[in-house]
Amino acid sequence: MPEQTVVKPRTKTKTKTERPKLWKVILLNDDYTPREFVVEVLKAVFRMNETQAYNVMMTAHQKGACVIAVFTKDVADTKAKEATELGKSRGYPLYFTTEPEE
Ligand code: TYC
Repeated sequence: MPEQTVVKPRTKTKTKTERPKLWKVILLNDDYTPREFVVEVLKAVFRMNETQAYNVMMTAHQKGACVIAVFTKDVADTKAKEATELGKSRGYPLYFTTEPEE
């Protein structure tokens, strides 16, 4: 029986791991939610200290919106929903939204 050599083609697979896109959580201003409540929500959900929370709240208040932080999509969506729900539970129109970073 003749010997057979089986030559397997060796292909190298290079896996390129792309960084997952990050999502911004954005706080939107409204005319009804008390400033102090916005600050409390920012501290509770986004782990900000008083100064950080106050500055973010004032930026949204004056400019209409403020980017709070960036997270993976899941975390951004969850935090935006949680923070919006906190306002809703108190009858406030406080709103947090998310959008992808470029
Ligand atoms: N504009 C609100 C007020 O004057 C306070 C506020 C600030 C509400 C920021 C929402 O994202 C906000 N009571």
